[in-house]
Amino acid sequence: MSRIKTRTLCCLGLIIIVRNIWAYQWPVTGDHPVTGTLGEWRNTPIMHLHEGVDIGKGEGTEIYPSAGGFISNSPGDIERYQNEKFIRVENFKYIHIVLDHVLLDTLRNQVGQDYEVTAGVTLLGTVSGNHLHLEESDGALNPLRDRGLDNYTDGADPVVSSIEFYLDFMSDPVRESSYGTVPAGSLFGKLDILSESKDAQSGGGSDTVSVHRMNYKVLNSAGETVLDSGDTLRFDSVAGGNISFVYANFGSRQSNQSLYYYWATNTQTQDRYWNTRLKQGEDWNGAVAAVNSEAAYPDGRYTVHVEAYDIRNNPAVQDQNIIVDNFAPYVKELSVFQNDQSRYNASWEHESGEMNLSPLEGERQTGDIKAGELITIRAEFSEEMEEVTVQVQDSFVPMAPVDGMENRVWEGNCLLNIYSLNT
Ligand SMILES: [Ca+2]
Ligand SMILES: [Ca+2]
Ligand SMILES: [Ca+2]
Repeated sequence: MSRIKTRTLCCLGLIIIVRNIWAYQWPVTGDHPVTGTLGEWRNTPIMHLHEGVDIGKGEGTEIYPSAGGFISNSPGDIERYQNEKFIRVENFKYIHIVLDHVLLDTLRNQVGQDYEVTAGVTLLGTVSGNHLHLEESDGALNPLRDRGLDNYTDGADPVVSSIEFYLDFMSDPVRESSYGTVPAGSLFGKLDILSESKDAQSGGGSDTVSVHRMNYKVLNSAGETVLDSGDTLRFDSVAGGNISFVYANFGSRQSNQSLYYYWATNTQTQDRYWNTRLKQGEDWNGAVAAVNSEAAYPDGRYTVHVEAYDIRNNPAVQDQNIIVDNFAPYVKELSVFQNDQSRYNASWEHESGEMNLSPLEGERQTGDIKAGELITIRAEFSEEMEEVTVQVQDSFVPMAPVDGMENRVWEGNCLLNIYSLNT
C-alpha cells in the first residue's frame, strides 16, 4: 500500500512541474491588456490573418523575453531589424519595438556569434507605438492557449450579432456577394452562413478582438439537432490559413481590424458550404436528394444556431429561424369520404431518384359517391403547405389543415351535385 501511495505523489509532483515549465511569462511587467488576438483580419501590408497577440502597452514600455534562448535574427541583419522594429528569440517574435542600445551594441560587437538572453531579465527594448505584437512560431501557435502566456484570464463574453445566408459558389466570393443575402424565409441549395461576431477582453483589453472558434448547428422544428458542424473556424494556429475563406470582404460586408464578418461555413483552409439539399447519410459535399423523403433536411422550418467562443470558452450564441424549400410539393394521398365511409383513395410516391409521380400499389376506388350529399376531401401533401385550393365541378372547396402545426394534411367539405368526381 505504502509503495503505491509514494508513486502517486511522485506523479502529482511531476504534473505540477511540467505545467510550470510549459507556461511562459508576459514580455511586459504589470498589467497586460490584450488588444488583438490570433486570427483577426489585417491588411497591413497585405490581407492576412493576424499572426500573434497584441499587448496594449504604451510607447517606452520595457520588453523582456517571455522565454530565454538565443536571438535568432541573423546578426548581420541587426540594423535592418532595428529599422523594421522586431527581434526574434528562438521561436518568439517581438514586433513594434525600439531595440535596446546596450543589446544592440553587444550584438554589433558579437557579429557571427550566438547571443543568449534570459527570460524576464535581458532587456530587449521598448514599445515603439501603442502595443507590442507577440508572435509564437510565426502564428502556428496561439500564445493565449493553456500553457502559453502565464496567468492569462478573460471573463468578457464574445457576441454573435448577425446571421446571414449567401448562395455558395466555390472559391468565388465575388459571385457570392453579387447575389446578396438570401432571405431566411426561403433557403435552397448550397449556402454560406455569414456571421458578424467579435470577442471582448477583460482586464483593460479591447472589446473588438477576434473570437477563438465558431461552429453552427441546424435544429428541426422538433428542436432536434440535425446538423452539427463542429468547429469550422478555429484559431489555434493560422499557419496556412486563407483569409478569404474566413472573412467577407465586399461592399457592406467589408471586414476590417475591428469588424469581423466570419464565413461560419468555411474553415481556414477549405471553402465549404451547407448543402440544404443534401441526401441523407452523405458527407457535406456528397450527393443531393431528388425528393423530400430522401433529403437530410426535408423542406420545412428549421433554426440555425451560430456559436462563437473565446479561448477561455466564454460563449456567444445566436439563433435564426429559417424555411428550407428545395422541392416542389406533391399530393401523397387523396381520400374522399361520405357519411364517414371511405369512398375513394389514391396515393403516389416519387420514384427513387426521379421526379415522376407513380401510383402506389393498392390504389383503389371504393363504393359510390351519392349526389346531393356532403363529401369530405382529405389531401396529404409531401410537405407543409401554406395554402391549398381544391376545385370540384365549378366550385372551390374551402380547405383547412387538420394536423395541428404540421400543415401537411388538409380537409374540406362540399356538396356534390353531379354523380362524378375527377381527380
Ligand atoms: Ca473574451
Ligand atoms: Ca463557402
Ligand atoms: Ca417545398
